[in-house]
Amino acid sequence: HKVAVIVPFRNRSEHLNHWLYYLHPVLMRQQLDYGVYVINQDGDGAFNRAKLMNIGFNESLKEYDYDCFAFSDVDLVPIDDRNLYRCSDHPRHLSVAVDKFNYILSSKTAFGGVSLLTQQQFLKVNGFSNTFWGWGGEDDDLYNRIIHRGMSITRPDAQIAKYKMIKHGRDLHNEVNPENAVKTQKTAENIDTDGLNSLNFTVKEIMKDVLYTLISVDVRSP
Ligand code: UDH
Ligand code: MN
Repeated sequence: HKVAVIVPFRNRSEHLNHWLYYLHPVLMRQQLDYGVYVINQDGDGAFNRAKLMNIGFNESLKEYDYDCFAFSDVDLVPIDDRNLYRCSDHPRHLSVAVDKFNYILSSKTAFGGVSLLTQQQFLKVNGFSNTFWGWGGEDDDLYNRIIHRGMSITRPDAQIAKYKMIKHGRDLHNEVNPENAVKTQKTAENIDTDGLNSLNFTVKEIMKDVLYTLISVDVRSP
């Protein structure tokens, strides 16, 4: 399994240090051939988690022939080694039971937090939408894309897929955007023209650490 772990990031260094400390041993014990890509949004425009994921997909493939992509928030730490960071026949949602939500899945269609898709699966849905600025909706839109393209999702058992979310408040410039919820109703209209095939960004800096590659990007916030 050649897995690229893509982490959307801005101004969460403390979280990143914790995440790296806990995740590397887990991923190593799972015997994966993996690389970690931290995609840092440059500047202080509205945050765009989904676009950073698309960028991570593109940039990681320039380095290695990854066949599986694990899209993970920087604050989610799995607490059970059996929760495998491996792709399967269907897009897979890993962060099923998170302590912050009392270890209860919010809905059957939840797909945020940590999710895995093969290269083929991700290409089939044209990646994430690039147009979800601020907090909310991009994960639901990706779920809609998966269903729209005739796939379904799988999850590990809730007993195994347990996570701790590092405690945090709401970040600056990532406020809830009410337009995002509206947009999740329009996935079918947007999927063909908004995604990997319309991705534009500028790489500002690439920093290779032993533990991860940090790619700073200008996402062209409106
Ligand atoms: N992220 C950053 N920097 C930011 C914003 C987001 O790195 O400024 C990344 C990070 O990987 C984070 C992810 O985007 O884990 C998702 O953002 P989030 O952790 O803020 O989202 P979450 O679903 O909900 O955890 C945020 C609600 C916070 C309310 C807290 C009140 N108790
Ligand atoms: Mn969080």
